[in-house]
Amino acid sequence: MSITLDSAIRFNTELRLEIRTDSADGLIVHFGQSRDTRHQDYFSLMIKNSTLVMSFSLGGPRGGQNHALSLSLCCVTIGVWHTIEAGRSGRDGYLKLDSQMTMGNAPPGLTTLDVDHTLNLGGVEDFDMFYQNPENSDPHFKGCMRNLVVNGMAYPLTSSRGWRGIQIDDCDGTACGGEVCQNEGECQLDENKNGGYTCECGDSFRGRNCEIHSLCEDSGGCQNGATCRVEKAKVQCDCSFGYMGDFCGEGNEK
Ligand SMILES: [Ca+2]
Repeated sequence: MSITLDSAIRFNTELRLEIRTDSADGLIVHFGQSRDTRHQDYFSLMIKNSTLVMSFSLGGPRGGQNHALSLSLCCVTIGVWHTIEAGRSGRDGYLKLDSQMTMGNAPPGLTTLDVDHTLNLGGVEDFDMFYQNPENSDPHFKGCMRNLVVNGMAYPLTSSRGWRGIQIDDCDGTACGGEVCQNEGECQLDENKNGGYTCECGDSFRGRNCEIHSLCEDSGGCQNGATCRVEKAKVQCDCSFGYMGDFCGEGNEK
């Protein structure tokens, strides 16, 4: 799958996404240069033997390490959602995997990432050109991705957004869409349901998208059109105009 970026990534490149992999190896994201094959800038994020690896090169001969940085964090677990943040500003790079973080700098000299504005997600069509990895015969990412943000801009992974089908399961180009079920509800595709999905909510949440706290069911006792919300495990009623009291049961005196 490839996405044409609306964000400028030359000076800063900041990626955030969530993944759930089915394999201990796979290329998550790749930016590269298709025109100039002698001077190869690139930015990549991959899983290698369960380790998350971000690498980028800001120039110099292909394969050279003069202007490159590689950061890694252990470990990515199969079947578990992980939140990844990876990026660079100039030659300063960082990588986050859930609550872990590491940072580093590419050697001085070059500071710009000169790549095509094509974000390859889950694989690159001409893989051999970019990566030599003889022991891994199928290096494409296998699993799910969601909530992709590049330089502060969200790129929803919907089915209309240029699928090329490089082995990314259709978990987030579907009705589930990654952000459908709130409050950590689990989304299940269900053709028989309106909208094509159901949410399996955690203990404390109710509603079609797990958007209602169980304490706020039936308005949580809030009256006269008040909005119910939960604060420190207690119901708070935000009263409509003209009402007051803990449950908004009293009319304001004029
Ligand atoms: Ca460069």
